[in-house]
Amino acid sequence: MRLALLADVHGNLPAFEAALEAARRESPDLLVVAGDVVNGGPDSGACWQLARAEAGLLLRGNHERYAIDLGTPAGDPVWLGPRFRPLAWTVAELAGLLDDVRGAPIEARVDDAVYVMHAAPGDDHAGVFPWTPDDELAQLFAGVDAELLLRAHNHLPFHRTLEDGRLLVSAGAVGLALAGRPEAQWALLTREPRGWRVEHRSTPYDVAAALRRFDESGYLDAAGPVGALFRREVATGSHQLVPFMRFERAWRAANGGAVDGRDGDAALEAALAEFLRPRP
Ligand SMILES: [Mn+2]
Repeated sequence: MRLALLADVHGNLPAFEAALEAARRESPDLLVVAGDVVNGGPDSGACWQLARAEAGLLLRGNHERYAIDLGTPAGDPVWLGPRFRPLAWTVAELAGLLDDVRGAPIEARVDDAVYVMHAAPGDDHAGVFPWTPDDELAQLFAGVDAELLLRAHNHLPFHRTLEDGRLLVSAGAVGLALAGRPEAQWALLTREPRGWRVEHRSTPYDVAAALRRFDESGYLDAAGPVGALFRREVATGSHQLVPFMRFERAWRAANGGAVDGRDGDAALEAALAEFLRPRP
């Protein structure tokens, strides 16, 4: 039994195509795409359609949930703020596909031995890291009777054995790698006589082509400052959004809330310019 685990594509089509090609070369019995196919990069529609065509099992993650929520008439108005403009682009990209997205499961059993989810059972947003305490892991994955637990979500490839012997594999990100190298990360799981072999793969792809999609699709104009940060994450393979949000909070607090009397996009843009300003 051999499984390919791909997730966190985030609308990056060149990265997804490269990871799929590399995964197919391994002739997996099942190719799993474990959510967050959409949002972040410009090509959410094409990525979802490709995932639907190529995956034997396709889950949705928290970013699909955001798109479903904004795409629903009674959706939360928080999504209409300036920092969620990339999501509005994503929802437009998913025109005609949202019912299919909504119908995807958030977790699934592959067989007696293997259970797959985006983040954790019943929770598409739970963070799991190499340093998460054992008792927290035991609680998060309680009640899942499987020897192999597959998840993604944190864009950080690692695996560890829980205290009860279950193997937890967290895949890196196909489209928004954050470990310092702009490559497409995914995982290959092979059942061997002594247990599961885990290989975290990092596949080079045409990053310049991905960046051209940001520049030439109209995405950057539509998605605003937060879209520019997604582009920088693709370009560098490193964290930009989370550090920016921390920076922006501190900067706004130091400037008495609004920035130079501005709010909305203007304040976001001012904060972003300051965040990106080269420092000696
Ligand atoms: Mn996620």
